[in-house]
Amino acid sequence: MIPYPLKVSATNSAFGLDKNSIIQTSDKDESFAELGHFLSKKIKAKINLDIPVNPNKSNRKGNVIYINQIDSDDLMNMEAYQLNITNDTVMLSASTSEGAFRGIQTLRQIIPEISNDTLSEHKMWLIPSGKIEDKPNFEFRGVMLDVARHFFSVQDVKKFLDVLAYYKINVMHLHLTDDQGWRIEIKSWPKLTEVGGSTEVGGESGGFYTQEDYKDIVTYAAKRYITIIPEVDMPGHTNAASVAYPILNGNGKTPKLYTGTKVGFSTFDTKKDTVYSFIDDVIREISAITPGPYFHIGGDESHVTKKKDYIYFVNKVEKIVHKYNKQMIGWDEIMTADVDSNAIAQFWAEPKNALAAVKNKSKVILSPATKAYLDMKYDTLSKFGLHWAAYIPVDSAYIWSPENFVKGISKKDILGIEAPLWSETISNIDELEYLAFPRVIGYTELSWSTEENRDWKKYKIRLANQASFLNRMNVKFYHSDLIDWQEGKDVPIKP
Ligand code: TNX
Repeated sequence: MIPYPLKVSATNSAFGLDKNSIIQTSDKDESFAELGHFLSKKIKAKINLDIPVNPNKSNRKGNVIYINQIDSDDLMNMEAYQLNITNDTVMLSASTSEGAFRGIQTLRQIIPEISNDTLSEHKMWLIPSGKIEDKPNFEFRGVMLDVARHFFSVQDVKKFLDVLAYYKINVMHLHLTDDQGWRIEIKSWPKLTEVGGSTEVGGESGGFYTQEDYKDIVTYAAKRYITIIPEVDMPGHTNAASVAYPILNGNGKTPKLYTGTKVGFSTFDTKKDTVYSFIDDVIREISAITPGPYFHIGGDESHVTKKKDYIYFVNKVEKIVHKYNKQMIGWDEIMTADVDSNAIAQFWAEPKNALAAVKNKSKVILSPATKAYLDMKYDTLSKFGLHWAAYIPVDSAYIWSPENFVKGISKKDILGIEAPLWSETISNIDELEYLAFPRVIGYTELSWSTEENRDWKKYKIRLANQASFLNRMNVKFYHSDLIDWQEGKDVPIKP
């Protein structure tokens, strides 16, 4: 199981899942029936069994998987769940559908993996009996995808979300704008996408999400209990917007479409009213189609914005974010401005900015580039990726402690972890998966599991057993030779 649950106790017996088994869901909450169908579909995909959900009484013959809504003190956390597995019953209990969804992922993982060669002869799948009590160590467990440097289709994003949901990721941050591209339709400023979305790094044709596309992603993610966070990066990283509307530009040059990979050369004009009415329109339109509580304003690497202009800018934009009832997130540099304590700092580079956040009583999201950047190469042989922060092999990505990473920042200050995938060097889903997998799987354990439950030696065995799932999902993961991948084999499950 990855991420490893809080408490696991085995009782040395097993539940037999076979063609007579059924799923029975709580009738107290309508969304539980939908979860039952989700589980049934995943069982079908994994072992080719049809398990009915809430069948008529006369059709009940076999063992039952219950998905049960209960209110109990043990299940106070929104994402908490318990699994009680006996010979004839799997009892999954949660107080919310979100908790039940997380528990379903654990259950999916403990159905034994049978290789395709022997699948058709297989009659019964033995799920080890025992009890699992589980809840997350951090409430925010995220991944960022940069769709600005290279554009990724709705279909690519959905495939990524499907795999991430299996490992209990609950946030996807979309980096929607940068110097090389503007990727989200803004109806009141149509040239942003017509012009600003027309290219990408390397000069290919780029692309963008219509608002309907974006809503489609948001809905798909919500069905997997994943919150989408939109980012519009500003006042730097804004060349594409300024090409579309030169009135926004503040770097004194005539902006041209940019397909290189340098950073830090662009800025909005922080003194013009038009810039703020533009930002108001952008935040209003995006917030209206974003049910999640957050809006990310970027704020990184504004190297050609004067310090006092940067501070003035961030403070003005913060008010606009609040006007549309969103909580502001920014890269750690925003803590050099005078922001509200509900602003969240995403620590990537400067510990002193992260410490300023704590002083400001703001929460911190940990994305240290040396440990959590999915776009760093694994080693010198990596086909894709950058290495300005570090080489990050699979072990190094896992072996660090979020709770102790920055001196002066403790667990109570940390909202969670996010692993950003910048896309300067990747342009399709296979390349995305090469950088993201398997490292992202380790970040799910670093953010969900407690420090006592994290151990590289044990983790790498559990990771090796993920190969069958990743292959079934057609994920082109990086076959790090630090891992003894168990591919195409029957994998007996030990809890
Ligand atoms: C730094 S991380 C950036 C990005 C780049 C990335 C490449 C951050 C807030 N800014 O603009 O894409 O490095 O690793």
